[in-house]
Amino acid sequence: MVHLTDQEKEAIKCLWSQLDVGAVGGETLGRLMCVHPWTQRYFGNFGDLSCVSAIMNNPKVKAHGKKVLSSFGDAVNNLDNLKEVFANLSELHCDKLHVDPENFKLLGNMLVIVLSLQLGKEFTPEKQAAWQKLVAGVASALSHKYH
Ligand code: HEG
Repeated sequence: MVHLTDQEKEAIKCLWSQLDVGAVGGETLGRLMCVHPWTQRYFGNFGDLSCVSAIMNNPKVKAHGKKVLSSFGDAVNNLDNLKEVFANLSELHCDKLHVDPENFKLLGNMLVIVLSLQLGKEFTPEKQAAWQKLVAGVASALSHKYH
């Protein structure tokens, strides 16, 4: 369980409201597939993933990245009960998609890196700390129903 202070919750919501969910989501999932190529195994029906430019420009990667990051929006709006919010998605990723939950942590770290690239100095240590907790909380909630 992560514990967020009121200040951290505010920092998360404020930053979220500034984000372009499509752009950041696509960049995050694309980089995950480039940096950790074994994550491509789950996306066999996404077409050309043969090199960095193919991955980063792949419309299915962009669309799915947007979907994944939109789902983070549910977390931002329910910071006090992440487990409930992600219960169904946790079951889906475990039972149907068979995604190794370690990948949730990798994706969270990738998101923090993309935020850092996009925001530069504006991504202060305080904001990073808050987001680092959020991505850990989401990864943990998504892993909760694994058995
Ligand atoms: Mg997952 C589907 C959210 C990480 C692989 N993921 C989905 C869907 C959502 C979602 C909302 C659509 C579910 C539906 O259709 O009902 N995913 C989500 C979040 C995170 C995450 C919030 C955050 C850490 N997913 C993730 C990772 C992988 C993965 C790290 C693999 C490395 N997701 C995956 C696959 C699908 C989804 C293979 C099905 C894609 C498809 O064929 O449409």
